[in-house]
Amino acid sequence: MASVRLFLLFTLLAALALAVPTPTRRRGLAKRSFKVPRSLNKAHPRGLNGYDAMKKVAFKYNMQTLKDGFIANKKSGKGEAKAPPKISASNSTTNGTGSGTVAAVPEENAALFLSPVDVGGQTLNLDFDSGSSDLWVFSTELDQAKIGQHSAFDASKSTTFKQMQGAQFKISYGDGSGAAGVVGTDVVTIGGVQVQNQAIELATDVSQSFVDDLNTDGLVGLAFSNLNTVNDGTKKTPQKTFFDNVMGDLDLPVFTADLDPDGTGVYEFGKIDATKFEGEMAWIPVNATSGFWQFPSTKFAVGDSAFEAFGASPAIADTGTSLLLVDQPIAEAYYSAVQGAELNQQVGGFIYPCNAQLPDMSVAIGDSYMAVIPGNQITFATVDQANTTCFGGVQGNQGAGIQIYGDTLFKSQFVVFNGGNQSLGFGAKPKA
Ligand SMILES: *[C@@H]1O[C@H](CO)[C@@H](O)[C@H](O)[C@H]1NC(C)=O
Ligand SMILES: *[C@@H]1O[C@H](CO)[C@@H](O)[C@H](O)[C@H]1NC(C)=O
Ligand SMILES: *[C@@H]1O[C@H](CO)[C@@H](O)[C@H](O)[C@H]1NC(C)=O
Ligand SMILES: *[C@@H]1O[C@H](CO)[C@@H](O)[C@H](O)[C@H]1NC(C)=O
Ligand SMILES: CC(=O)N[C@H]1CO[C@H](CO)[C@@H](O)[C@@H]1O
Repeated sequence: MASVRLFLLFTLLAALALAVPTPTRRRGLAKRSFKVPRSLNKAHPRGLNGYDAMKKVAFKYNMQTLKDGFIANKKSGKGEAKAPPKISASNSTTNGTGSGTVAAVPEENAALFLSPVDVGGQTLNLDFDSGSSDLWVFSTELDQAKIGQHSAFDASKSTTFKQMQGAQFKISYGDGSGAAGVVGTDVVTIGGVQVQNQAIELATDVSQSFVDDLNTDGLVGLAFSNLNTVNDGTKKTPQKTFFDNVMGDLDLPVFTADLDPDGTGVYEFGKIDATKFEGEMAWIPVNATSGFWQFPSTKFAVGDSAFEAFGASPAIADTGTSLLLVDQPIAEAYYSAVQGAELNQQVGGFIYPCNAQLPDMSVAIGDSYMAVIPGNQITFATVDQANTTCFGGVQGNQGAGIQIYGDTLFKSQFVVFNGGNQSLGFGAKPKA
């Protein structure tokens, strides 16, 4: 009997692969920590190119991009902004006649990264996003055509799902893209740790950009719970994020992002692995009023040349964004130090010859810490089949009023998100 149990335990552990629960005592009795892998979806036919990456972050933050037709919509009210033009596949998937700078084929780059999440016994690949606070999933209530090759959650097959009467959610990105649907609770298991009554949001409608994004079956929002969009039809009834729900059961009230240069890596909850960074960890208080992991960032350096940008926009740490978006003049300052760099309207950002020498880029995290991104980690993707032109992982925010620090930064930094005292910890990762 005992050996059968052991066998089952080992099978279970094998199935959980990298998800390592420690220790395996019951919740509430012992504090704990656990790891979740972040891996590349190899089944995806093509990665994210520079233009897609800019489009994605522009959608998310309701931001203007350079591409014709992406309307400056920051100032217009929600839903009033003009929808962007449909970008036909030919814009981004052929050789790009004319300027020759439109991405041709899937290039090696940091596409979207997924982590397995169990919702009511069904495994979905979700994007862990410190820039939003909804846990929403593709559901079988969506049109089959919209589901396509996504895994969709089937509430009728979960014995633990409970509908939350009258509750709904709508994530809107101002340009009309977004997701909406109904809400329930279910048992959500991440890395072997369960939350019994986690609010999960079942999409009954998603915009085309999510349909096209075959990588993601949904998101796990890891920003502060006040950003959660659940409502009862008349007023906001924000639900707690997964992190908020497990925080009290963790050894430390933290999760950490440890991303490799290829964008894969590990999220760890409850523990700070001191072997993953060099030197002392720098702690920076965050301003959580907006719901984001937000901090001041007003000092920069391009190579050895440091400067202060008074009045620079506040920055947020966003694991759901591929690029690092700084205020436009700062991006300009960086690329003025790169031979042959230009701001290209068609691709929607700064590009340069792939053989250019790239200086390091440093950005301040709060008052006391400068995060250094090595020059050899700046490139996000190539933009042509011959791999002669490259798209930078550092880009301008088009005056959006917020600087968005995504994967370009996380690849060189081990980052701790501390929900206990609302701070971020930064440590330089050992050079690859
Ligand atoms: C793309 O470029 C390749 C190689 O230069 C060429 O063979 C092919 O016809 C081009 N395709 C299009 C759609 O222009
Ligand atoms: C937050 O907690 C960390 C870890 O315990 C501590 O080192 C740091 O000083 C605290 N930061 C702030 C801003 O309180
Ligand atoms: C915190 O952020 C809010 C919203 O972005 C802003 O209005 C406020 O001034 C900030 N507080 C501090 C102390 O910077
Ligand atoms: C361009 O880079 C990709 C990805 O690294 C590679 O598969 C391809 O062979 C390269 N093309 C050329 C012409 O070097
Ligand atoms: C820059 C570019 O090639 N834009 C084209 C993208 O595709 C649409 C629809 O096919 C065209 O109208 C644009 O001219």
